[in-house]
Amino acid sequence: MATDLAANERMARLMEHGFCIIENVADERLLNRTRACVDKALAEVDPERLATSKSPGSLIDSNDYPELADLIGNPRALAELDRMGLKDIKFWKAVIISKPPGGPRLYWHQDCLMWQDPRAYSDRPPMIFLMYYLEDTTRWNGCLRLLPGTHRYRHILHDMGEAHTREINRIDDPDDPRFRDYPGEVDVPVRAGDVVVGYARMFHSAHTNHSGEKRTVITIWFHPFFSDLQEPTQSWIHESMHRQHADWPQDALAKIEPMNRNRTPDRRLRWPRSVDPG
Ligand SMILES: O=C(O)CCC(=O)C(=O)O
Repeated sequence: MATDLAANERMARLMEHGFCIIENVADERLLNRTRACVDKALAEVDPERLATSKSPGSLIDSNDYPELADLIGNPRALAELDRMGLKDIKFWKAVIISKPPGGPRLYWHQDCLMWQDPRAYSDRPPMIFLMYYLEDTTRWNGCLRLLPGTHRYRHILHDMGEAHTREINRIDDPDDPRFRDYPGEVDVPVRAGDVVVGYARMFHSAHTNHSGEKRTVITIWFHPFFSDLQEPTQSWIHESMHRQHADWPQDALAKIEPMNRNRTPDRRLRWPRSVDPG
């Protein structure tokens, strides 16, 4: 596997800085298939809807795109998460975020949807993101920006409003402080084929795309240690995932939520007393 860091070192980075990068986990074939899906999705989206999400870029949910199953269930990335100790991972949803040429800055926000769950305040992340960029990214074409440490500590941004409201998506107020620079922020340029793994509760944003080409990221959210989340949190994730992907064919669903079938009972299925009185 083409990775430079040992899994435990990568996990230590994730815990300390809130993110880590797994290099070269999506090959050209997988990237090209995903790019074809993005082109199809962009051709189908209503241009008026795109105008409502000027700051992020296209926000197209995975609902109608089972072609994304191969990237979501990418065994190389999931195996590395497993080696890092992130077990019992459950998929929630993915989104296609394509920033057109000239697409403006994304505002600072965090994605955690379960702050009511005690796990949101612990070292066991209730929600992580995997971000696959389909082009090499730099500050010039709108790479990711992160505020390391905000996965553990409060920041003034926590009191500046929720992510993805209509007003901020449309950039009604370009002077909104969520568009500003903040001390400690870092740029995260990557190569197409790498994946950025981050705590969903960490503040993140993206630079303006000054290039003449679109810049696309597929963000995928997973919930590690799923069975250890509070029951209402688990049911919400489960219901939302299945509702949104209800139209996906079985073979695509199997890639994102593999269940090991087993038709053979083990010793827990006991003989009747008449056969085995012990
Ligand atoms: O467009 C980007 O680079 C960041 C995407 C993002 O913020 C998100 O998916 O929550």
